[in-house]
Amino acid sequence: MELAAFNQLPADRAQVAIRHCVAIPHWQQSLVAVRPFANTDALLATADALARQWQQPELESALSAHPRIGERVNGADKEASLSRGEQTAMQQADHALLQAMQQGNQAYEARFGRVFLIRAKGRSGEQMLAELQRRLQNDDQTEQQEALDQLREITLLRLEETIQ
Ligand code: 2AL
Repeated sequence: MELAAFNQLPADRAQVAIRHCVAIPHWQQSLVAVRPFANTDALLATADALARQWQQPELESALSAHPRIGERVNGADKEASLSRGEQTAMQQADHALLQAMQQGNQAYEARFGRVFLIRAKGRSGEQMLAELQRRLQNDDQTEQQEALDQLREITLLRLEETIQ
């Protein structure tokens, strides 16, 4: 969608246009409320500033829309197709890598009580596995911040693709 069109939509429809970026309704509403944006840099800067306010509740809310790394994303909805695109590297993963990722995901969920989240776009499967293993050593606070940073990166990439 063109930025000019996004600027002009009624608020409810503008929110629908960006809701696949992240499952945090108040972030969607806040971004829509500060329209119009002069250019996409201004849009992304505001989106980034709003996303830097996220804490634990936002992380929990958003994770519902993010399938595990390496898991087949079957859905026909927009989030599922975005995830498939972001995780293309895992489609070339061999059995050993998929198995290691699955074990890592289980260890992460047992340790932190939520799904391992990472910006997949631009990373190979090996890089994501290495990050998973590194982050397993984090304390709770450090890991929450890393996960929130990754969520913000995924959200901004999705927004960049949504509005030009
Ligand atoms: C994802 C996803 O679906 N896209 C992405 O960049 N990361 N999932 C995840 N668990 O990190």
